[in-house]
Amino acid sequence: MATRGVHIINVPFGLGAGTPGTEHGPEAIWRAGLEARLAGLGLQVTKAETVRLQEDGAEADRQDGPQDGAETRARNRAAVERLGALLAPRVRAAAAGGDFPLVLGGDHSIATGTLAGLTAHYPRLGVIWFDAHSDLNTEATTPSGNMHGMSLAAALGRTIHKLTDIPGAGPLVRPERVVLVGARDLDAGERELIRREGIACFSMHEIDKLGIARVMEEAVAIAGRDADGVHLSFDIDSVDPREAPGAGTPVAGGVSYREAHFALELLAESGKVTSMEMVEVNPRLDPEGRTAALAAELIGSLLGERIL
Ligand code: EXY
Ligand code: MN
Ligand code: MN
Ligand code: MN
Repeated sequence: MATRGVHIINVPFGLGAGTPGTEHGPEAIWRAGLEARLAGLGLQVTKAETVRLQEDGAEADRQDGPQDGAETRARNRAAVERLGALLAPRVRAAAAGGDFPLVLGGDHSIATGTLAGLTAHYPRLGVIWFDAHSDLNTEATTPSGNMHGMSLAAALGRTIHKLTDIPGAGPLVRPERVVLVGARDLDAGERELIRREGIACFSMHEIDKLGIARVMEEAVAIAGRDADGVHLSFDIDSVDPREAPGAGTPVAGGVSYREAHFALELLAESGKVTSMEMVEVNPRLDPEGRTAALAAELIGSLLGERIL
């Protein structure tokens, strides 16, 4: 990782998730010692800012329960779209400024805004999607209507609300530069899209079979192929719920903290990763703060933490 400054963007947003609480994720990660960790790495936080919807608007946009009909099976769509429009230019400016953009969520629906800003700076962006899920549902396939399960599909342009609908967005992310790592809970529509689009998917089966080192080596090769940047979208629910209980959509059988830490060290060694977002930390589900602390540690793993 080139020793650049880190530009942190807090995104206290949770209307894309089914369980409230991820709007408190950024503060929980800071409270878990992020600043000291980055300072200990000799990294300079060149800027820290917060992207927040107007409170009144956010509440006004909250709809209860999935809406019927393919067109509107996307809960709180208006809020998610408004958030994306606010977030994208900030992320783009962070990347254009030569800093390392670090986005702290917030639920995973913020990723469409993050990616819109990144592709405006890196038109051939690769994406490593580290997640128990693939977030490749569309309004027609989603079982819940929650938009945090559609954000990667939106970045690929497969949903009604897509990345390129965000003002100032760059081009869509290309499926051949997307790599899923840690998947273990995929819906039928997502499996069909992965097969149809030929998206690389290293599920927990491949991780157990090949080992995390080989998986990360292949992930970097695929996401980095003819790419001008590589983004790591890290969903904390990729880590086993026994170690990261504070995630809103827990799925048993996740990666261990050690595997996640090692995976992010390997990404650091590759020198290819140009941005990161850490999402789905829900402190309401883990008042002790173990999950937020683990998220802060994993950010350090990517940004260059070494034991020696
Ligand atoms: N696939 C399920 C759905 O679309 O509702 C669950 C999605 C969970 C999404 C979290 C952020 O990773
Ligand atoms: Mn996710
Ligand atoms: Mn997930
Ligand atoms: Mn280590």
